[in-house]
Amino acid sequence: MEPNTKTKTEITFEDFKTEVLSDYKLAVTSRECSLLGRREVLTGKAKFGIFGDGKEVPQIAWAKAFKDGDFRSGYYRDQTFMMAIGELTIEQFFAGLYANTDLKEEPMSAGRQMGGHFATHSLDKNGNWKNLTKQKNSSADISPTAGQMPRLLGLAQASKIYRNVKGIDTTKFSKEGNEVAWGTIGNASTSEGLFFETVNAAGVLQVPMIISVWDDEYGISVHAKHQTTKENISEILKGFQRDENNDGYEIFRVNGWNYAELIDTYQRAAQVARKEHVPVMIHVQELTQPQGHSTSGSHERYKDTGRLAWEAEYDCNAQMRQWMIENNISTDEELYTLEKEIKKAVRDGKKAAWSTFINPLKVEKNEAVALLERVSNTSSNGVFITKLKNDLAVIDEPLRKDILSATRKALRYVVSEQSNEKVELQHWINNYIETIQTKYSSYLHSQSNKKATNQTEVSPTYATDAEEVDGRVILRNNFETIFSKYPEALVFGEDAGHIGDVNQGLEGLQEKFGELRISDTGIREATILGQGIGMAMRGLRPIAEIQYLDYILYALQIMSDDLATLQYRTKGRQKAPLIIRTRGHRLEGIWHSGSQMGGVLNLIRGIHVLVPRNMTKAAGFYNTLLESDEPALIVECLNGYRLKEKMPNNIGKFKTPLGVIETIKEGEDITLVSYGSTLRLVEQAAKELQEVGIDAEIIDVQSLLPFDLNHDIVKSVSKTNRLMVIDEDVSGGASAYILDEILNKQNAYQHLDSQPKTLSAQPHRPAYGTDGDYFSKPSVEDIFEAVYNVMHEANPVDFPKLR
Ligand SMILES: Cc1ncc(C[n+]2csc(CCOP(=O)(O)OP(=O)(O)O)c2C)c(N)n1
Ligand SMILES: [Mg+2]
Repeated sequence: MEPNTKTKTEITFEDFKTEVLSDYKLAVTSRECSLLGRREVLTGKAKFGIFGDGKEVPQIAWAKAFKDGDFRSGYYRDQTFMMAIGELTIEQFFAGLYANTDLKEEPMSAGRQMGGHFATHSLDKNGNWKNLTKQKNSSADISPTAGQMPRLLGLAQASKIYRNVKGIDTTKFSKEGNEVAWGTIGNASTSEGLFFETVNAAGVLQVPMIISVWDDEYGISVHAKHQTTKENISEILKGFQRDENNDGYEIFRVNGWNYAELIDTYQRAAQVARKEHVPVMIHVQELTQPQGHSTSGSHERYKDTGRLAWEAEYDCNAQMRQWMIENNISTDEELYTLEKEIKKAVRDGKKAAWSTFINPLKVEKNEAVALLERVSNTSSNGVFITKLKNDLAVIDEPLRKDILSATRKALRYVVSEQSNEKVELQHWINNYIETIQTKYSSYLHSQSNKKATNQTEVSPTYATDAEEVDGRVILRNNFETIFSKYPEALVFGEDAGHIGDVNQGLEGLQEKFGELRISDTGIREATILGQGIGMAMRGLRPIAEIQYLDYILYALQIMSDDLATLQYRTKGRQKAPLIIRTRGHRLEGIWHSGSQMGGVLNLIRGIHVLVPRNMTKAAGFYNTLLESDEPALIVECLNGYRLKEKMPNNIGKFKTPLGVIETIKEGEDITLVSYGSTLRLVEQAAKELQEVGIDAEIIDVQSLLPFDLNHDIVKSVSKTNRLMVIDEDVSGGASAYILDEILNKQNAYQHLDSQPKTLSAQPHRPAYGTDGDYFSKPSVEDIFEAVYNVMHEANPVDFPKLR
């Protein structure tokens, strides 16, 4: 279905006719998919549908300008484009609707994303990069509107880095930075902050990014008058237009039903962006939504008859058809015949996709029915099992839920019986769950041999006369080694460039490695993250710096929705091994507390979360991560940059392992678990506890996600029989997570002689100043008394009541 990429200026009228006819064929094929797709939802074969009808023709024009190596970052309307670049067949379109879990049939996400969320494969089945310059690439879509924008910025910036930074092996990623990153967004979604943040950042960075706005005047039912000032996005963005004196954008406006103008516009846009690395905006106006927004509602509810009549007339496929007839490219009869053929082809494709989806399920169902039959024949509860079997047998189009529900219920009827059939049923259910569960749960993290947890520890080593230096010097020297060793590594953030970050961890590195690799950014955390995601998706090794942990909230949505889900939502076919660097812990004040780990932990499963207690540990984590292929967040201790640490003599080489705890003080009476800056308070409290005869063991978690993979904490608890988790976050936050890991995953409850405790902060945000901190977060005295009270409860004679 790939269109001929020659333009009409180079070809004969006959060739031109053929190309236009093939484009029209694609437009109608895509439309038929949308129409039949909606029917599949309404008849219950699929759960939800959101389609690209009304946006076909501009996407065909776009595909002609899209070259190998280019990237798309778009949204759910782009099915025609995906078909046009040869990355979506009719069968695959329907496989997506049905949620087929086989990646071969449903290459977008193996059924994990609802239909209309597109992706290509950047990785082979072993997690290795494919040659991205030899294929047309689509980054995997996400549903939150405008969420595709930050990543788009990074995809575009990668071309700039590849064009201008020397020494990087570009073989699989770039041809002299000639790749364009193409974004699409609906008109209403341009109201989102992420859109404006991205537009501004790309104008500043001057990157080859082309944003198409598909403007159909609506966002579900809400008209442009509620969405956009002057109801016109390109009108209000006019100030971004470049001129002789200032860099900026090229802005185009074109009607979405005008095939010839669309082709011309997209060619011109591509030329500017590809050659000059100038961002471009194409405002595609007068688009329609023939079936309304999605299968969840009908647009007749909110569009008046005038609008509906206009939409029928200006439907881009209808306009293209009329234009073809007027220009003698085809006749009404010819097109009618073609349209009939297409209808049949789409129907056949849909049927084939359904058979491919349902047949394996039928086989699984038949297996279960046969087994239930055997179990019922040998059980005294046979009648009940027969009922379950019969109810399953009559389901013509079974789902796995039906199959498992019936078999698992049947098992309850034979729980106290002894038979081979019962054992067979048990095994069958266990095997079935084991095989099927991975279809829904694999690839939250990399499964390649470069995954972070495969990296082994290399300890820092020290000369006998090792110097004691400020912690930040160790970090800085380590970064210097990193940027020398990995030409594809780069760091960017607020104040990260010229002054080498607010704590001087990057001091002097911009002079050495240049402004492209060590760079300042605007104050715009979400797009800093997006730069990182996009560049990591194109083979670079970005370190995105978020100045303080509190401000990560601005980027948290993108981390959560995009970065954390990337491996999962592509079933391991895309990755963004981005390192997010920030600093926090034990700060003071409502917006400078650096403590909100629980929120972070719960929202970014899929990204590793590392909390080194000093800068040597932090440097070791950077070294580990650069050897791996996974994203991670590293929270450095803000109050640790000026604390003295011994300078290792293997800078750049030592590696802190993920998911490994460290026991920093051994003890017999109670296990104290904490992380980050709070550990220093715990250590002080432990010294004071020792003076009253309480011998505490202290464990530094170091790595919250993944958590203590060797289950070493339970070994400590089995010795001390008491446990306290100390955390500066609110109760129910990181401490609750840690306690759950230790009690439930490591089964520490078996070893406890006292109630397991958490000691956390007040539920409000921390107040400012030393006393604000003292009365908001656990203090040394709080820790002392909490531990003492545990001992008092166990042994009131030796530890009488304190207060
Ligand atoms: C952040 C976010 N808010 C709300 C939604 C629900 N939603 C899905 S599509 C949509 C309207 C989008 O309209 P527009 O951007 O014009 O795109 P169109 O569907 O019209 O092509 C809304 C509100 C969402 N997916 N994400
Ligand atoms: Mg819209």
